[in-house]
Amino acid sequence: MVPLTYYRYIRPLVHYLHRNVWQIPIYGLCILAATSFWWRGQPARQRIVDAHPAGRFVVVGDVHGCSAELQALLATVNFLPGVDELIMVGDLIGKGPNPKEVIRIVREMNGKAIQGNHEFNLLKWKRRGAPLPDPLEKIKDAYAATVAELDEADWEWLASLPYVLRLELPSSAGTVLVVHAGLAPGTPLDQQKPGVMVHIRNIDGEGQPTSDFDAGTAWAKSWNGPEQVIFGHDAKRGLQKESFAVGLDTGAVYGGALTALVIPRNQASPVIPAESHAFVSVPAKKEYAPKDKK
Ligand SMILES: [Mn+2]
Repeated sequence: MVPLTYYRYIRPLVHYLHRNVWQIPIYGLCILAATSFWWRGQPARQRIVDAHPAGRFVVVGDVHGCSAELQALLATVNFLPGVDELIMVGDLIGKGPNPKEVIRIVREMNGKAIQGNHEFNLLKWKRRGAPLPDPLEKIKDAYAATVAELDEADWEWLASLPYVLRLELPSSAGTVLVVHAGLAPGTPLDQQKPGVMVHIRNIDGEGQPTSDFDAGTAWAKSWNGPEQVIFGHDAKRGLQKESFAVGLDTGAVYGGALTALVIPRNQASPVIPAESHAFVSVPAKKEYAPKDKK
């Protein structure tokens, strides 16, 4: 016996489609257009930046709106716009004083950046009103102020940021990946999850990535390459120099320092583990956010 739903729904639908078969390619085109429109809105997962033959890579740690410190750092390394390449490890904004000014400086220098957890969460919050993760509830007011301060061009730029940059070094020095928080060891790059890349701190007892400081060990200690990785996000540990990974977050927004790794032109060997002279730091002018609110 044929179920009633067949007569009620399926048969009329089949008849309808049969009578209007010429419409099917139109539906197809609509679906295709909608999909490509949606896809265009997704941030590129990975972007490649070639070494500028004339200049250096200046890779800057978490700025969090500390525009005065960013200006001071660029002056200290004698940054040459158009010659040197400015690379930001993410968390340009969030918590600190001048988000709009930081974006303005980076864009003026034609800098490249990736999304940190603050860009990631702010974009989600602004786009879909997604609830903020628990620890960020405390800084909701600062987020609301940031949303009010930035204009559409700023948001478009933030939304265009990828999660990973690949710096191509000259000759035999290989490539360096730049990611905000880190990578899950053992997972191919194209299968790394954005949520992990912007939040990871440790590898827990079961070998899973976690943002928890206290579970397991620092991910960078378990990272055995072969890619070298530069990251930020972990102000609690500060400067990290592991065999294949360098952590640059020295807590500028908490009154610490803003740090850059400077990779000179004609870099002929892997940049990590980096020589100490490759790091340049400027002290924060004040404590902009209390330290316990990491
Ligand atoms: Mn972060």
